Amino acid sequence: ETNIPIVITTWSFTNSTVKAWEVLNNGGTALDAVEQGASVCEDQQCDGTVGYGGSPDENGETTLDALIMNGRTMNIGAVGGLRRIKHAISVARHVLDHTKHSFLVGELATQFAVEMGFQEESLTTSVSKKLWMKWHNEHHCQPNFWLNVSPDPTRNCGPYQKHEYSQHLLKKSHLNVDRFNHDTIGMVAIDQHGDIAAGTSTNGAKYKIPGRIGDSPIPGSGAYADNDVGGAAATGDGDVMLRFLPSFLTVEEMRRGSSPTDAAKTAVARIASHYPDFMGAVVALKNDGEYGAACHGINTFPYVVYDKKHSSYQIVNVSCS
Ligand code: SD4
Repeated sequence: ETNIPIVITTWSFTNSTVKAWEVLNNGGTALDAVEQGASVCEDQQCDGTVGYGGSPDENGETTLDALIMNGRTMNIGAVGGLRRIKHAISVARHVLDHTKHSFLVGELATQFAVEMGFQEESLTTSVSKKLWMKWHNEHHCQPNFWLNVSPDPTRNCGPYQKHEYSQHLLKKSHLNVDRFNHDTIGMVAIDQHGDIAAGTSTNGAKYKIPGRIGDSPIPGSGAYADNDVGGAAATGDGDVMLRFLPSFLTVEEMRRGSSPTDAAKTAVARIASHYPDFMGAVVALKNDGEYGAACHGINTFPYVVYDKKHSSYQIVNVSCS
């Protein structure tokens, strides 16, 4: 007996998973399940790392990255650095459904969203403002956007000092401290017709240099789906992960016969062999309903599954390498 339909979600984002399951259980498509599921996290600001009011960049602004992929048509929609629009994954869905393009970025992605009827609103909240203020007080080379003053004139703020965040990224210890800076929602779903979709939504990395895009909106990196095989989604240190296309590799390993767990392990191990200090995880779902995950750089990684065999969601805790 099959466990399809099924949805799996990175981290413990249960509300999103329940929403996606309701869509699937009502006969909805995998694409709708992923979009509506991730939208819940965008509304609820899951962990402060999805949606508005989290991860302010160097200028204090929150911008969003999202991807949705249709595993039947091998078509995607993605947005990067989306400004002033709350539902990034729905904008990505509009790119998928209503354009010949795949990926729109920045202010011009916002323009597209507005033309499609999305409401423009500030993504800054008192929480993201406070986060930014605290960080700013420790990094005096940043212009103070909120107080409308220039960088501290007593310091010599050259281009490298200005972007202290990227300097910090070079230090291992900083990555260790900042582990849970990164909790993107990634989802993979199979609907009653056997169609597979995958997607992600995130506000990226805290204090990023404006313009920085992580792994999440990049097809094959943040997520990937192919009806012939299955799907995968990733989360973690996006600056490193996007160099390895871990979601694509996971799907390709399953295509060659690996189990979802082994496929995800291969993708994670590939990154770890070059960057032993990276933090990240991959969830994988095969088109027969088998699922698994692998992770690196933290003790355990939780993900959520909701399938036809169970009457509720299950949280699975994976021990990481
Ligand atoms: C990023 N990968 O922008 C995102 C953050 C996150 O899991 O967790 N991703 O780097």
